[in-house]
Amino acid sequence: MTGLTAPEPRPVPGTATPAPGPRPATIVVVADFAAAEAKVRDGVDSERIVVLAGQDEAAAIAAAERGRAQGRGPVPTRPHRAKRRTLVVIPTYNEKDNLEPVVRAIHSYLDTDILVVDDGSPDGTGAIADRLAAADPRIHVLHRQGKQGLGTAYIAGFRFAIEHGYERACEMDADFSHAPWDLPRLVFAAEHADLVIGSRYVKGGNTVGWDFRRRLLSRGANLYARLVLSSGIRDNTAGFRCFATAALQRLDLAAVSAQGYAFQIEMAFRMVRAGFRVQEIPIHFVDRRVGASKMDGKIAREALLLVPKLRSRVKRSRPD
Ligand SMILES: Nc1nc2c(ncn2[C@@H]2O[C@H](COP(=O)(O)OP(=O)(O)O)[C@@H](O)[C@H]2O)c(=O)[nH]1
Ligand SMILES: [Mg+2]
Repeated sequence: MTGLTAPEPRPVPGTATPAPGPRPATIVVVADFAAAEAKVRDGVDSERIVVLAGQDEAAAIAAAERGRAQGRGPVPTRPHRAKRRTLVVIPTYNEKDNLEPVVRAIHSYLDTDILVVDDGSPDGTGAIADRLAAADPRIHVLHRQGKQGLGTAYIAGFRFAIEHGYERACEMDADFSHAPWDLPRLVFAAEHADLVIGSRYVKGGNTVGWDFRRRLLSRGANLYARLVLSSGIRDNTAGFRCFATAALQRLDLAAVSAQGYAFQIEMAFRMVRAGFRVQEIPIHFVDRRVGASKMDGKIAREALLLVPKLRSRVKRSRPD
């Protein structure tokens, strides 16, 4: 990889103690999200960027410093407001220790509706989601019976978004691999694209904390998808995304065949083939700290077999 700066370690919530003495001047202040994107492309970690977007500058810097000292990132004085009705879909399977913190973290950065799609998690994640939904009208829950795969969970979430009149539907993991401060970046970039992908494999993006095997698997899957599909997308398996629901509505969601992570490859390819604008913005993906990954050999095999079929199966069309 060239052109990347070394990542700073991301603080762990609840464990960070403020460094003694004056903090180094590591914060970068920008006026809006477009200016933030230019900085991230130049190698600045988004964890260091304060996006004013109408906030008072001194108050915003103080809030961000406080948030960073507490390990919560550059928290704004008030959550950013999306221009359009936005739904963040979070699929969960056994995320009892992550769900409430991740929902709170999201709401500290973006005033948005959230849909939790839980597959009857044996650890009781579904009950936690219900409790959160009862306390906040912005939070919704879809309960499904038994583990049915990430792909079908997202399709259910997209249908919910379409049926309820949301203009944007985002994908985000429950496990803090996707930084909550990057969510507003995705949503604002989606003003100019039908699909925005939070990408590890464009300049300024990377993965932090994965072992060699997992890095190889992700790199290999992406190289394979790139070579076979040549759709121009660099991070095909990324699960941090923002879709225009109008575009989702034009796709044949019933035809989407992937159950597991191949779903991400298939959706991105369908968007490109349908002529929609796809943009990748760099993110730092951090391995989960709490709970277990659901990635397994079956999921990898599905991707291996499905990708070549997509070329013939998904026809080119144009959005009108
Ligand atoms: N509803 C649902 N969620 C799932 C399923 N498999 C994974 N997830 C969730 O999808 C997200 C990504 O999964 P994760 O195990 O973190 O994958 P990894 O980051 O690629 O190792 C997490 O929020 C999981 O809880 C599933 O079968 N159903
Ligand atoms: Mg994960």
